[in-house]
Amino acid sequence: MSKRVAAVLVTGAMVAVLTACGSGGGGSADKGSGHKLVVGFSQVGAESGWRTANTKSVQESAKKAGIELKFSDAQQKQENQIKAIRSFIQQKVDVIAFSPVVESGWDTVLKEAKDAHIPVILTDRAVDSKDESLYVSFLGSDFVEEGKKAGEWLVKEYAANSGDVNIVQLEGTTGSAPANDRKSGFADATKGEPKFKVVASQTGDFTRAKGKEVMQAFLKSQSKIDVLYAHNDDMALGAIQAIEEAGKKPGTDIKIVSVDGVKDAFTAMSQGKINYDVECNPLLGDQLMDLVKKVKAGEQVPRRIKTEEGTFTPEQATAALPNRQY
Ligand code: GZL
Repeated sequence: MSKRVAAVLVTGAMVAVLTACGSGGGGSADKGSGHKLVVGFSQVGAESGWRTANTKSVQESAKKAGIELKFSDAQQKQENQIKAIRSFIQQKVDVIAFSPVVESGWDTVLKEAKDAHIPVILTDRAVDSKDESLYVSFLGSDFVEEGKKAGEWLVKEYAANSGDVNIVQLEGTTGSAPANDRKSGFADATKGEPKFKVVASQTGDFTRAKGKEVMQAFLKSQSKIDVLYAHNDDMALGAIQAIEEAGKKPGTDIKIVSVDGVKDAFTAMSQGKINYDVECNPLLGDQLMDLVKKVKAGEQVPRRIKTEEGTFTPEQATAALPNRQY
């Protein structure tokens, strides 16, 4: 065989091999085509320590996974998230992922993503859409369970008490899944005990500043407050400032049960200022990027992936504090 013919055959074979490797057999855009997966991520905002940790997790995991992340901070406004999703559609990203600031009002823009054949993954919070074809998976906590855990602790904590237990509640962002579900879970867990009376309940929008402001109002309007149930640690930490400025001892005069389990709350627990904390895990980045790759590879993914999380007493929080990642 002439050298020239042999050279052509070898080249041909090499091209065939490269193409085969390139296609990867999975037909995934990220295999061999040299196309780097691009994810459009619309984040709620930067309202709390939990959110900061969640953002860091998503950004670090994207980098580790070799995925290009187009990140948008909605400053807790739904219209900003809708704008960001539309922009991701125009940019023809491979996957859209977002944490919906509120549960309702997403069908139109999610239909636009569906019509553009861009899969959507919900992370952290859920939407109340009835059309399940509008997203491929929801990765995040069970907020009803979190509210139940907080209520179950209260029932045990006051098992020996017969008198009324006056509770004030700092709710999360109005209309958000965590606020709705943590409220209902807590109510479910305490409904069998008439001594528990929620004497005031108002949104603190998941922020320290608003949590402090609303707790100041509660302290003025309520003659007797036994317990604060805060839907997140940042509102609890703001409320602690208000309680101390009113000359009362948080954790003693007013017991506090909260949700998230961020480092600053663990510090407050070690100081006896928060009595129980239900963890809500913000470190969703690795699971999200794994889902992105599977979705793009055309693999089946679970519709619902619940995150693992625990609960903390002050002793447990104090022990966990030195190694707490967020
Ligand atoms: C819960 C998350 C909530 C946190 C808050 O998964 O959506 O939003 O509990 C955060 O700290 O602001």
